Amino acid sequence: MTSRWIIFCSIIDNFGDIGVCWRLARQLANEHQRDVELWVDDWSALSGFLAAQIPGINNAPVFPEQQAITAAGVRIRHWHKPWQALPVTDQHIAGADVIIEAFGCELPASVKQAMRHVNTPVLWLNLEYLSAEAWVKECHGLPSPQNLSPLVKKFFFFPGFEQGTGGLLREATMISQHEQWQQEQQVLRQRLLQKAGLSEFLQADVLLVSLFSYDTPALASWLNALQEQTQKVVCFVPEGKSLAAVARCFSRDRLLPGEIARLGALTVVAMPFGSQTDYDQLLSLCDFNVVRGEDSFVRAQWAARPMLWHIYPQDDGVHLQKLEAFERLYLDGLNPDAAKAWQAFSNGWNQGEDCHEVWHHLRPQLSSLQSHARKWQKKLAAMPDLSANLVNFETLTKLSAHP
Ligand code: TRH
Repeated sequence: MTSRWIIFCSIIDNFGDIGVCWRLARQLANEHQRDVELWVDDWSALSGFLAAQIPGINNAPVFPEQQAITAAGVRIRHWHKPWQALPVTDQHIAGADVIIEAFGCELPASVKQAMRHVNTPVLWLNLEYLSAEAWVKECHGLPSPQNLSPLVKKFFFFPGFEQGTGGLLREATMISQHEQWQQEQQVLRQRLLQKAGLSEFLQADVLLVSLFSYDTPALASWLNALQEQTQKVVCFVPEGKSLAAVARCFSRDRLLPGEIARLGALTVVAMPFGSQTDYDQLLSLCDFNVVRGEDSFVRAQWAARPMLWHIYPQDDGVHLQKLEAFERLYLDGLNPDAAKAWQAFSNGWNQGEDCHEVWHHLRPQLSSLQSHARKWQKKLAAMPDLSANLVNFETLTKLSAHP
């Protein structure tokens, strides 16, 4: 019988939490044939996100009045806050085979109460944020005792870059999809330029970059450096925080999707916030990608292109330790000049420094970074992905419950 999985997702900021949960839910339903229900608290943010993923969904009579919707094989339900405790709903959730609390969000108290009375085993997982830090391997899979019922077992589940962690989300066709896009890259890049209204670049030797970051003073200095290049640059900027910052650099109040701004060698194209698949393709076609947070950061690695990671800034500065941990893994095997240039750009950007000079040092290293990005992608892709690891974890815990 298909096992029943429930994912709880609290949308804190931006689209990272829902981006990861949506991807995971779809994969569990479509690749692992799980019966998946996704509970999301911010219904209006969810509706904006899904509108980009599934064109026309906002025209369906589901948002904002209704409380449930089925899309791409996943049942999505509204997590009201405060939780409206209903015994039927609480028992329905508590009796699932697997319950995932994504990114430290907490299950409603009445659901936990209902877990005291379950009569089938429940695997309860605290799915954490991605980190490359060494302790992740030690903490992944550790139990988190709850004493609700002997049938309820809770564990920590940590995504990660190394064997012994929970791995990274990667759809079964992801690598072959990128290979195909890159084989057809000439045609696809021309199509992208044409769609943006930039036919003058069709035959030109042009550097394509994408920018999806947070706001930082480093951004203006990078755009400045791009303007001075001899090679022309087209920078695609999806709607969001970086687009607002880019508009300021061009002394504009805002840039609307479809608009173009030019300065020196640089042409900026404002893009709509599209689907995750459209964005994957953009990452695949660009020569350099600035990405952020968690999900776009992982996607850039599957695209196997040189990239810069703008890590989600935290007040206490711990994000810089996380950045350093990633740099340690990522730079392994890269030639020292390229590694030094990449690290200077990465650190400068993430500390909000002037990145003008460091970009000019990095540019000659782009071809070394390109070969390295491909090796890194292959290394990561040799490991099982997060959804497969979750499904295996379910099987193993079931086996250990019934030796
Ligand atoms: O939106 P983010 O800044 O999310 C962050 C991080 O997850 C961070 O760890 C978390 O603490 C914070 O949110 C609350 O960046 P991220 O993770 O890249 O998520 C963006 C999502 O949007 C991702 O799933 C890709 C998707 N996306 C599209 O669907 N279409 C687009 O056009 C673009 C640019 C992105």
